[in-house]
Amino acid sequence: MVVHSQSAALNHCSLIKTCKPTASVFNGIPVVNLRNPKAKTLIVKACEEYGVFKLVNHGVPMEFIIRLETEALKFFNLPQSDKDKAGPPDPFGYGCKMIGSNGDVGWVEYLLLNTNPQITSHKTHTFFPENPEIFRSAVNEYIQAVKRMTFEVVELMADGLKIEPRDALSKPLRDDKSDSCFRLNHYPPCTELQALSGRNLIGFGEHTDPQIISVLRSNNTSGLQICLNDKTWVSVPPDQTSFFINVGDALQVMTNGRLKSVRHMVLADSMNARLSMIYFGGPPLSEKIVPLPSLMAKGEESLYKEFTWWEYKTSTYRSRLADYRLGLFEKR
Ligand code: GA4
Repeated sequence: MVVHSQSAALNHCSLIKTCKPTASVFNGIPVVNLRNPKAKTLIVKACEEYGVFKLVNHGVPMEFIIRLETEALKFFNLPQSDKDKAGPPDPFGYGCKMIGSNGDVGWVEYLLLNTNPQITSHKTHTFFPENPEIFRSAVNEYIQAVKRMTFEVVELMADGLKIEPRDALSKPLRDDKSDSCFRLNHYPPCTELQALSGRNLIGFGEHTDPQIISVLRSNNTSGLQICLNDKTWVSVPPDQTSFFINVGDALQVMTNGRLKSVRHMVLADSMNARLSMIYFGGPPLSEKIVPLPSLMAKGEESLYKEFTWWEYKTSTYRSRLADYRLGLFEKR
C-alpha cells in the first residue's frame, strides 16, 4: 500500500468510508488471567455480556509475537509491485483495500493464509522469494502457540458452560481438517485525511466473524471498536502484550445464542500504523453447526436451522461485510 501519495490513493478509492473518531474509550473490557482458577467463569460471563474479552498471562512467548511482527512489517514495507505478486486473494494471499469479493473496501492491506496444513515454504515463496523459510517458521511457531492457548481457552469455556464432553468446542478446532485461517492486517496511518477533515478512514468495516473463535493480537496502535448491547460503538484501548478473544457466529449457534458474536470494526489511526494478527478458529467444512446437546435445557429448541460449516461459509462469501449473516439461518 503506497502511503506517500495518500490524496491520490484517496481519490482513487473514494469508496472507503470515513468516521469521526468520536467513539468513547471503553475501559470496561473484561480481562481474564488464563492462570486464574476462576478463569472459566470469567470467560463465560465476558462472552455472554460482550462477546469479547482480553486475555492476559496467556503463555504465548513474546519473542514469537515480535518475530512474526518483524517479518510481517518487512513484507508490508516491500514495494507495492512485489506485494502484488502475492495477490490477488482467492481468498488467500495478499489483498490491498478490497475485502472479500462483493465490493467492500477499507484502508487496509493484508495477507490471508490458510492454517491447515501448516504454512509451507512453497506457499510463502511468493511473499519472501529470498527467504521464505524465515517467514514460514515465524508464522508456524506463532500459530502453533496461539492454537495451543486457544484450545485451552475453549476447554475452559466448555467447563464454565458445563458442556460435556469438555472437548466439544476444541475438537473441531484441533481436527486436521479444521477450516481455520490466519490474517495479518496492516493499516497505514491516514495522516492527511485526518488533518483535512478531522475524520479517520475505516480500516476494516463493521462485521462479525463467521468462525467459532477469533484471537487477535495487535501492536499498540488503537483502532479496534466494538458494538455494545445498547448499539453504541466504543473504542478498545490496544494492549500489545495481550490477546483479544471474540466469539464468532458458529459459537453463537453452538451455544444456542447464549454467547454473542460481537460486531466490531477497525479505524485507521491518523499517526501510527496498526498491525494485527488474527487466528480464526473454524471447524471442518463437513461439521454440522448445531447447539451442543449438553447445553440445551429440557424442551429447549434450536434458534437456528441446521447447517454445515461449508453451507455457512459459502453463504458468508456471498455476503457483504456488514451483513447480518446469521439472519438467513434463524428459524422463523
Ligand atoms: C471476516 C472475518 C475474516 O477476516 C474472514 C473475512 C472474509 C475475507 O476477508 O475474505 C470476509 C469476511 C470475513 C466476512 C464476509 C465476507 C468474507 C470478507 C467478506 C466480505 C477471512 C472471514 O472468514 O470472514
